[in-house]
Amino acid sequence: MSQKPSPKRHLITSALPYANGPIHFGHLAGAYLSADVYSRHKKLLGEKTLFICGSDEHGVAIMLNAKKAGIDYQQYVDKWHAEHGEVFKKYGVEFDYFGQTSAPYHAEETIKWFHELNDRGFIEPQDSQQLYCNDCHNHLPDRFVEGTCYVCDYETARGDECPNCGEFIDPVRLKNPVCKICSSQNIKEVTVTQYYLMLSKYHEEFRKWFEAKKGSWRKTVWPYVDSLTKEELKDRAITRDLDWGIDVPLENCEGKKLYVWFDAPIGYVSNTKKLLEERGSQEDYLKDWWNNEETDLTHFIGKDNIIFHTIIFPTMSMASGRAKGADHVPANQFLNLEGKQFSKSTGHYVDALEAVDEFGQTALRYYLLSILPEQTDSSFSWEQFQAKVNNELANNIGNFLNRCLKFTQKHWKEGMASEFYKDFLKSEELKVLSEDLIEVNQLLNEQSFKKGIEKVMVIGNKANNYFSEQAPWALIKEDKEKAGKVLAASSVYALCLGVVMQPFLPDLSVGILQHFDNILDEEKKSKIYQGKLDVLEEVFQNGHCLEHDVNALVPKIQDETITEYAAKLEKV
Ligand code: B3M
Ligand code: ZN
Repeated sequence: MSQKPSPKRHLITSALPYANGPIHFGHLAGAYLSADVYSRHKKLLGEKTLFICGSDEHGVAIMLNAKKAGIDYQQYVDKWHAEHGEVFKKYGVEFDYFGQTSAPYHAEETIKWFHELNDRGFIEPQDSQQLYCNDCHNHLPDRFVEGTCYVCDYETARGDECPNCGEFIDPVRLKNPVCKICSSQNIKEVTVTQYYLMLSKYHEEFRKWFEAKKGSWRKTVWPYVDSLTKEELKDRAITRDLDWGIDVPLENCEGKKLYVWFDAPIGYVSNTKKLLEERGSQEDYLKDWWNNEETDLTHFIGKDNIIFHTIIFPTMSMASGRAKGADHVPANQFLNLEGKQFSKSTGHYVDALEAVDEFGQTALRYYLLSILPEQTDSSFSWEQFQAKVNNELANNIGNFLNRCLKFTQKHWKEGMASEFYKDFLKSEELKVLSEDLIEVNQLLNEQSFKKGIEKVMVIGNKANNYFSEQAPWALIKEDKEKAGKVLAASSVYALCLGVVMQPFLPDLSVGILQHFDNILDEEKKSKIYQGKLDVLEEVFQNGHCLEHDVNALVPKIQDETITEYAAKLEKV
C-alpha cells in the first residue's frame, strides 16, 4: 500500500477562549498546549502552517459579568483579551494570530456566512416562546435566566444548560425562573421570531462527510457524535434579543444579534483573513486555506466543545460553501486539580500567571504535556509536578546537558576537532537515535502528544545513560582522545535533544541550541528533527566550539515552594 502523501498545508485552531475570566491549567492542557506542539512540529518539518486563535467576546455570560463589574462590554472583553495574550506568551503558545470577535473585521466575515447560508435556504425564521422580564424589560435568553431544572430538580439550572444533569435547557420550561439581570421573578412568556440554522436540511450530506472520519477520529469523539447524529440533526436558533453581539443582517431585525456560537467559530476564518492581510500575503484566506482540499484542518478543543466543532461548524462551513469540514478534532478530556474541578469561586484554583512566573515555562509545559487528558480525565498534583520536574527533567536531562556541555567546555576550550565525531556518526547508537527521532515525528503526526513527550524523555535517558556509563571524567585521566570521542558523541545527543524538544519545550530548546548556533541553520535543524542524521557529517565538518557560558538549564523545584502552593489549596 502506498503511503498517503503529507498534506500541503496545515490549518490549526485552538478553541477561542471566552474573554470572561482567567485561563487556568485545565484550559492550557485542553486546547492550547497540544495545538502549539503540533504547530511547532509542522513548522519545523518545513510544512506550510497557520495556527489561529482569538478571544470569544460575545454571549450572555460575558454580558452578565461586565454588568457586575460595572464596565462596558468592550472594555471588559479587551481587559481579558490582553490578559489571555500574556498567559499564552508566557507559556510559549505561539499563535500566528490572536484576534477578537468584537472587532469589525470579524462581523464583516460573519455576515457573509449568514447571507450565504440564508441565500442557500439554510436559515429560516420561526416563532418561539421566550422569557421576558417585566421589571428590567430584557429578553432572557441563555444565562439571563435561572430556575429549577425540569429534569432533575436542580435549583439553579441556567437557561441554556443544567450544570447538574447536563440537559440542554428550554428556558420556558424552567420552574420558578429568576431574572439574572435584576433578580426579579416577575417574568412572562412571549412569542418572538428567531432565525434558525436548518441543520436538518443537511443531514444526509453531513453523514456522508462524517462517516468517512470513522477510524481516524478519537474513540472519545467519533462514537459520541455518531450517536447524536444518526437519526437527524436538530435545527438551532442562531439569533437572540440582546444589545451585545453582531447585528442580524436582515430587515426588521432591530435589537436582534447573532448567537455567540454562530459567530465564534467563524472567528477562526476571520482571523486567518486578517492575518494574511497584515502579512501582506498574496494568498486568499478561502481559496488557498479554508476552502482548499489540500489543507489539513485540525480543531484543538476540550470535550465540552465537541458538538459545535464536529456538527454545527462543519455544517455551516460546507452548507455555505465557504469552507471545508474539519479533518481532525482531537478533543481532550478534562484536567482536574488535585482530583477536583478547578474553581475560581471556591479558590480551588491556581493562577496560571503566578505559577509561570514562579516555576517557568519549561517545568509547567513539561508536566502539563506529560499529563494531557487525551483519552481520560487527568489531574494536576503539586507533589507529582515537583517529582516529575526534579527527577525526570532536572536530574536526568538537565544534569546530562549540564555535565556534558560544562565538561567539554572545560577540557576543549578551543573547540573539538571534527575527527572526534567520526566514530559516533557511523555508529549503531546513531542509527537508533535516528529511529527514535523518526518515532517522535510519527507520534506527533498522529497527534499523540503525550506519547511524543514520553519518547523525547526516552532519548534523554539514553543520552544520560551513555554519559554515565562511559564516565568521561574518569576516562580523561588515562586517554584524553577517547574521552573526547565520548564527549563528541554526547554533544551530538545534546544537539538532537535540543532540536527534538523544540515543539514541546521551546525555551529549553533555545537554551540548548544556543550552544550550537554557530554550526546550525534552519534547514539542517529540520533534517535533524526528521532523523535524517547524515546531515551531521556536514554540521560537524569543522568540529565544534562551545562559545557561550554553560548555565544550569533546568532548575530544581524546592520542597518549601511546593508545600506553600499545595497549602494554598488545602485552605479552601
Ligand atoms: N469560547 C468555549 C470555551 O471557551 C468557547 C469556544 C469557542 S470555539 C469557536 O470553552
Ligand atoms: Zn429583570
